[in-house]
Amino acid sequence: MTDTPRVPLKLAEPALGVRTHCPYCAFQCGILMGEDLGGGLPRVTGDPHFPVNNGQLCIKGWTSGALLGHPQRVTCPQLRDPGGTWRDATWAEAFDFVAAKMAALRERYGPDANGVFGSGALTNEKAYLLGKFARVALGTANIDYNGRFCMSSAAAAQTRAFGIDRGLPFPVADVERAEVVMLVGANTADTLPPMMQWFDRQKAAGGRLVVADPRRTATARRADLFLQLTPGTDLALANGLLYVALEERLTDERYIAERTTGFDAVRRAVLQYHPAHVERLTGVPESQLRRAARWLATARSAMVLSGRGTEQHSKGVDSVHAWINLVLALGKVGAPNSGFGTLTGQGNGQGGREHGQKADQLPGYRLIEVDAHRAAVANVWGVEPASLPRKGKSATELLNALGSEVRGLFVMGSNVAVAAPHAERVEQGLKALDLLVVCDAFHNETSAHAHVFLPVFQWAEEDGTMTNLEGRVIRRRVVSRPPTGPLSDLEILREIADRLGCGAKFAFRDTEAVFDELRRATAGAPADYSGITYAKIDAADGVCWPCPTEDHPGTPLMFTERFHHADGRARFFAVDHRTAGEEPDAEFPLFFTTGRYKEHYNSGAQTRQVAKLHAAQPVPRLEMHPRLARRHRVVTGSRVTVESRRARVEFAAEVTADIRADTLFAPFHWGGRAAANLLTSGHLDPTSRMPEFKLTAVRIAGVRHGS
Ligand SMILES: Nc1nc2c(c(=O)[nH]1)N[C@H]1C(S)=C(S)[C@@H](COP(=O)(O)OP(=O)(O)OC[C@H]3O[C@@H](n4cnc5c(=O)[nH]c(N)nc54)[C@H](O)[C@@H]3O)O[C@H]1N2
Ligand SMILES: Nc1nc2c(c(=O)[nH]1)N[C@H]1C(S)=C(S)[C@@H](COP(=O)(O)OP(=O)(O)OC[C@H]3O[C@@H](n4cnc5c(=O)[nH]c(N)nc54)[C@H](O)[C@@H]3O)O[C@H]1N2
Ligand code: SF4
Ligand SMILES: [Mo]
Repeated sequence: MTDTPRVPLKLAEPALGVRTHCPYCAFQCGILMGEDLGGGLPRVTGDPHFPVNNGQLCIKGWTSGALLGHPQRVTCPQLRDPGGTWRDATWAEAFDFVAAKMAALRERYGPDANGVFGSGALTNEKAYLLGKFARVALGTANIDYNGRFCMSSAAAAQTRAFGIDRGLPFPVADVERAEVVMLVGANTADTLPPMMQWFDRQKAAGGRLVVADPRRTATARRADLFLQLTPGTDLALANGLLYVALEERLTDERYIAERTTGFDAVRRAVLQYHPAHVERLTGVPESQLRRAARWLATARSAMVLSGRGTEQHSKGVDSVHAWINLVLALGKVGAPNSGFGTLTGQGNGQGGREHGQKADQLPGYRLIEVDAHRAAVANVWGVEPASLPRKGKSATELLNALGSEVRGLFVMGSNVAVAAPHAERVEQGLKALDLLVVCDAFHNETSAHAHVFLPVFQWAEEDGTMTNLEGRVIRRRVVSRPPTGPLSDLEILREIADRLGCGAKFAFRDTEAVFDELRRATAGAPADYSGITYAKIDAADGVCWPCPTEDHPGTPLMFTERFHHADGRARFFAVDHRTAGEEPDAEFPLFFTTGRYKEHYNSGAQTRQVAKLHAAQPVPRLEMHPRLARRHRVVTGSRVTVESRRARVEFAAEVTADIRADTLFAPFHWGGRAAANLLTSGHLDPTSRMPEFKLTAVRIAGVRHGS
């Protein structure tokens, strides 16, 4: 232990009618939190002046206040007794225990035996400090986070194509003025509901919406053209659209020559994607393919927006490349109200992937294997560059190593037992650990295997910054006084680091001081936050990175003049359709795909606790086409057992003509025996290491009637 002075992190006073942001998704809707209107909970309303949601919220946002005073909230640190039951502990006892265990594991097995699992739910300050904690206090290479399950395929493709990865390189408001918008594998009506106002305005202005999804979702129902593709065939679809554009001479040859490189290989590759062939691969009729291609290619402004449906595949990166190739070839990236964008998912899914909680990354989107990047960050941290670990294991690989190479795991902001693929293997790994520490406000399926539970403040009780899906850095503000007991994540990191002998590097006066160090650590980096200050964020409705100096206004719109490669040009990548990690066959003849309900968030750890949301969606349902249902004598409400190569799960059936007849769908918001991820496979994209959440080969192994 060092004798670093124990200055408690300064907490701002809660205030009334404060502008802050919803705790959940990347839309980061502006909310106003006001005085308790009864029931002991703060009132939450949409902020009419925040220009992204314009006062609208979804049902998760409206009910988010319920989490704050929730009876199930944990307020005292807990240690697991040898008998397996939890007992309350003091913070000093919990910190001493965690630090001693981590030090012992490091001593016995080496520094990489301690793993860290972070989250896109964490503020920029937390994500930054967690990365520093792993590399400096623990000295481990093994830190990764749940954004690997979320944004990694789009991030890899955008970085390779554009030289930088910002989900939307333009403001959400540009959607309104786009003549054609194509949504691929995104169900925004359920996953970003207030986004629909922008599509409504776009359509009112005469624009067209195209949606590609294996299910006729609430979003697809709003489309002018719906392409009900076979799961796992986005790449073939995008190549087919480019084929049509080339055949009909609708590509922008001047833009291709002036602003890009690599098109010749793409031109050759897409020659194999005649629409008749693409129809066989994707199930999308040639006439629809041609119509979509003409709409996109002849519009003055057009954008393609991708979601997890395109990206969560073992060919996720190549699929995103195929969409980027199309939009580049049409000369639409960096053109007004046009471009390619990916819809970031988690609240801080954007900032969370920039500040060093990813196995191969350092703050500012620097790379841990690049010497100049190591030196820049080591300098800010006051450590030797050589002392920084190298690249560690990606999320799924880290979870696969639990109990073998990785003996201790520190989890901040993820419920891996529900959210990771091949859940049974994850559970075995968690059980085999010598030390599992979970920092959370609630117990969940992951903490069920923990040795230590450290209760934390929730969003409305702490300050910090989040970066929304447009790259806009905004402020989360203190609105509500935390109960006695929990601590902030930042303070937890500091206390453990202190006991590991480097408290001085984690002793910050307040959250803003952490942000100021983050700014220095990102100066000159791709995701440059150095010119962003809390005061500047307050003065506007946020500041978009890159923002290299304090007098720089930020960058809402990117790529108008140049891309972020040294030569200023975007890169094409020739990509070919390939089969998934497992495709349906005689034994497992159906596709199984997964996704979300409007009422629940991710692993459901938070939303299953909210009475209104639970009442609206109490259980997962298996969507099944009437033709398939008839063959198996299934009606809505029948109990259907779905089997993959890994497990069997029984769901209640929902018979609906909105899904393809060869595909089953279930949400992944539940754990235990109802976990969709018991079925999913461990196949990963070779570049992004993204799991194949959207395609599993399954069969129907049994049907029961009644409950
Ligand atoms: N209500 C709610 N909102 C959320 C979240 C939540 O859990 N609940 N989570 C947030 C997060 S972290 C994220 S990442 C986003 C995710 O937002 P989305 O990407 O919109 O969500 P998903 O439901 O995972 O997947 C979208 C669609 O992909 C389709 N799909 C499946 N397979 C394929 C395929 O092979 N190709 C194509 N083109 N489509 C396919 C599914 O049918 C589904 O409708 O939502 C964010 N917002
Ligand atoms: N089959 C299938 N699986 C999927 C997906 C899919 O589409 N299909 N989607 C994947 C995607 S896109 C994602 S993003 C993941 C998400 O899945 P998870 O990684 O499990 O994320 P959440 O359910 O949001 O869990 C977050 C946990 O963090 C806690 N938390 C929230 N904020 C904080 C904080 O500030 N500090 C601390 N200490 N804790 C906090 C919450 O209480 C909750 O327990 O799931 C992935 N898994
Ligand atoms: S759309 Fe996202 S940010 Fe907005 S209220 Fe719903 S969950 Fe919150
Ligand atoms: Mo996500």
